[in-house]
This record gives sequence, structure tokens and C-alpha cells, in this order.
Amino acid sequence: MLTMKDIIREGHPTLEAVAEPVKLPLDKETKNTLADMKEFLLNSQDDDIREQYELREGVGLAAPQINISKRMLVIHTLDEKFETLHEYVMVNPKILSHSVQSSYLPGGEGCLSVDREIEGLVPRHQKVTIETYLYDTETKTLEKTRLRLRGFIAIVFQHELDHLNGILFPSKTKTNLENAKPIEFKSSESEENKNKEEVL
Ligand code: UDB
Ligand code: ZN
Repeated sequence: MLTMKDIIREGHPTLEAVAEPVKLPLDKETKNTLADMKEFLLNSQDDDIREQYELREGVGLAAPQINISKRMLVIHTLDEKFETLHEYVMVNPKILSHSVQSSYLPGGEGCLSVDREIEGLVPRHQKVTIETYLYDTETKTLEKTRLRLRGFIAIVFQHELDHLNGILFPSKTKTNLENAKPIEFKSSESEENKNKEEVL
């Protein structure tokens, strides 16, 4: 299984490289890597496994973060209303179009590959239409798909896509964002929701 030891950190050249497109059809090794990446996020979101292996609770992971310079990423998280689970294993994703409206996380961003607190806000597109191959880890099949992502999920996607292009969020922070929409998490009736707001 992947642990924090497998995640490379700021300063490693792979995090600054533009990753290569994944060759299709997927080979066995690539399928295994995608399954491992998804498993890392699931493990990191399981309270017992997270504590046992000292994982950070991840919502997304890009292959370059485990020192594999290929255009693939995984996302596993609820939207900001805590309504819909978005779980995607993406291969060769690209943005087809995006909103003019931008958005940001009011608490700023973090990164599994960045071990320091970074001040500032990161502007993101509020909505993106993407084209990607989606990998199904159960059937081990790949399907070309168009998706419309918005809000928090769109932010996670753009953060991961930046990793495929050798970009880390600290290089994009601003002190002042005009006309951008803060992505607020559905508040605060439950303790669970409060905890999630603290993580952000
Ligand atoms: C994260 N996690 O995984 F809304 F239960 C961040 C870390 C760096 C703080 C672990 C996170 O935002 N967790 C979270 C959010 C919730 C509810 C919840 C847990 N990433 C992924 C990453 O580094 N990918 O490369 C950083 C996020 C910052 C903005 C989008 C991705
Ligand atoms: Zn990151």
C-alpha cells in the first residue's frame, strides 16, 4: 500500500515536470498504479487506517506526487453540500471549457506534497467541462467521458491537473481576489461538518 513515504515533496524535480500522456490501452502496471492511488485516498479517509499509518486525509492525488510522471489522477470526496460523492480515476484529462467566474477556498489550499502552511488564496475556475478517460477499478475498463464539475470538486480537479503540468499551488497564491466566489461548505448543524470545515 502507498503511505506518506511514497509521496514526494516540494523541491523534487518530478513535481515541476510536465507529465507524459498515458499510452492506451492501459498496461497492467498502470492499472495497478491507479488502483493503489485510489486505495491511498480511501485508506486516508478511514479513521483507523489513517491513524495507524499516519496518513493525511486526502481528497485527491496525482501520479507525479508518487514520482510517476504520467497524466493520471484520482479524486474521492463529497461536494461542498455533503450531498454527492465524487469518485474519479482519470487518465489523460483535459479542460474543454471553463466559466469566466472564478472561485476559491476561503481557507486557502494545502497539498500532500507541501509540508508548510501557505498564506494566500488560489483562484480557480468555478466550473469546468472536461474530457477524460475514466478508469473503473472494479471492471478494469476505461471509458472516454465528458464531465461538468463545479464548486469544490472543480477546485480539487484543477489542483490535481496543475500537478500534471508541474505546478504547485504556492506559485499561484494571491492576497486579493476580486469578483471570485468563495466556496462555502454547508454549515454547521453537525459536528461532522465542522470538522470538515477545519480541515480546509
Ligand atoms: C488534500 N485535504 O487532500 F473538504 F474530509 C487536502 C490536504 C492536503 C489537507 C490533505 C483536504 O482538503 N481534505 C478534506 C477536505 C474536505 C473534507 C475532508 C477532507 N489535497 C489533495 C492534494 O494535495 N492533491 O494533490 C489538497 C486539496 C487542496 C485543494 C484541493 C485539493
Ligand atoms: Zn497537491
